[in-house]
Amino acid sequence: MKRMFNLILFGPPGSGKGTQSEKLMARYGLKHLSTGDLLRYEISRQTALGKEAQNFMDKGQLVPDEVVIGMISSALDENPDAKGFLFDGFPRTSAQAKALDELLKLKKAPIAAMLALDVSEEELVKRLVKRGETSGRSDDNNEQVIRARIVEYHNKTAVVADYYKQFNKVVMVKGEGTIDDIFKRLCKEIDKRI
Ligand code: B4P
Repeated sequence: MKRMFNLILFGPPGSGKGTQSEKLMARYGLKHLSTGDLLRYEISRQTALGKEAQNFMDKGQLVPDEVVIGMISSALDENPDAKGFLFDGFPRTSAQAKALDELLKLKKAPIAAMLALDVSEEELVKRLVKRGETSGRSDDNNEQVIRARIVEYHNKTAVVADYYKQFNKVVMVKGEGTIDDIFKRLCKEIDKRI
């Protein structure tokens, strides 16, 4: 059997992770695991986990690590035959990164690379405000909450890249331009490693 191929798509809110993940999973057949999508699904069903998460998400704050790590651990167990995972929006803290390493150690399938989308702050805010006009997402329809998410990113999430840098796994990719151009840049980096 071929070894599992696991990737992290990284970047601040609005950097294009969700958008590019759709295209990447279609091209490479990886199982897409977006903690944002998993949390929104829990909220839509009004589960206990969803209700807890919503309190944090509405303020632009990160959901507690143990909640998100538990969710990812279950998702990994539910997909024993996946040929690889594309992690989108996870890990978002150092504790999540360490937990992911432990989980993947059990599967003998480490992270191959972290692709980090680089986008200016003004472009991020512009994209999210625009998405807020139609998405119905409560964390997108208020510029103050959008800015709070970006602050959370700088305070808690940016360090996750440093964690993977020590293992030489971080690849910076320009995240501005057309969606297709960014997709081509990502594919070029993946094709070198897959
Ligand atoms: P996420 O769902 O991960 O939300 P996001 O970071 O805003 O989205 P994403 O990055 O996927 O959006 P995209 O750029 O594709 O998280 C939401 C919340 O959930 C977090 O704030 C947190 O509270 C919680 N959460 C999630 N994971 C967590 C974790 N691990 N730990 C703790 N809490 C967690 O798209 C943005 C917009 O840009 C779209 O409208 C898109 O059309 C547009 N766009 C994309 N590419 C473009 C381009 N090239 N040009 C122009 N527009 C573009």
